[in-house]
Amino acid sequence: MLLTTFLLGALALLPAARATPAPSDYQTPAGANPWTYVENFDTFATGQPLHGQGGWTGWNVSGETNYKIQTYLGSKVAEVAITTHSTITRDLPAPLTRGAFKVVMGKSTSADGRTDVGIMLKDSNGSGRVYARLGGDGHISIYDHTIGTYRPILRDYTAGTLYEVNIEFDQVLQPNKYRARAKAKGASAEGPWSPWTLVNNGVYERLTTLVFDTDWNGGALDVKGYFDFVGPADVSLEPSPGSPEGLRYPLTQIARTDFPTLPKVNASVTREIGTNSRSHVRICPGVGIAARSSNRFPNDNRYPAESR
Ligand SMILES: [Ca+2]
Repeated sequence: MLLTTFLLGALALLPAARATPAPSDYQTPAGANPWTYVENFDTFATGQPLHGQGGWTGWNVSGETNYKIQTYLGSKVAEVAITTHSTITRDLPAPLTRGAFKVVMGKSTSADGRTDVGIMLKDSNGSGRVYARLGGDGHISIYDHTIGTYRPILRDYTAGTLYEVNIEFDQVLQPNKYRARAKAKGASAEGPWSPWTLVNNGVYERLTTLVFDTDWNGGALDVKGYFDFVGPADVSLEPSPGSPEGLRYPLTQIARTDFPTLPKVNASVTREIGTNSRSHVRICPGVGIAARSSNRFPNDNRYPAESR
């Protein structure tokens, strides 16, 4: 309560000052910025290769021919026959240094030990950074450069089910890191966010390319992967907003050290709250902001006398 009172008072006195949100508070400002990329494949030609439609370009023979537009579980998707390592890519409308996207992925097998279906963002020098996959190990995972392998974000996914994988990255607040969560498509509850995780190779630059990626580790398997997005209201690849103004964060989690250096002025505000209490906020010369809430009942010790 004291911290909340302190922060409320401080922000009321300094409306122009912007505190940097603590990294753990970051939330993508959904809807606060125009979407520049929406892709649900619903206008694409069914049965035709994805290669050549909507700016998508396959890599190697299978990338050009194995990705086809099909209807699956009620929506047009990019379906890929996983027969070898193949990718298909699309340039983003603009390089990204901060943003979020939510993609739908599925696979016809789960713990087959041999095939992966993944989504990746490549940066401007062609290196894959952000990467999430439905792995042959049966888990939905992201690549964690710190541990040098994959970190599960949803264990034991089910074959033939579509999953929404939500990824956020922010080079300003979380340099060279990203985080992700996953849930079954249409599930009401979101999965828990992963920790902020170091991107592949540890060096992050502007993200320019979206990649659907599959891998195959041998064996006679007839495995298919599926890619889609959720819908215009949710589908997003978001350019850098350019400033943290659109971010939302809980007031009570702003660290006191995030406040700017205060001017050497002396000012105070006292506000009556109801008939029994009042709050008092003061800027102290060269010291900081002090806040005090007091209660007119002398035996009520709910509030300390003062805090700085
Ligand atoms: Ca679709």
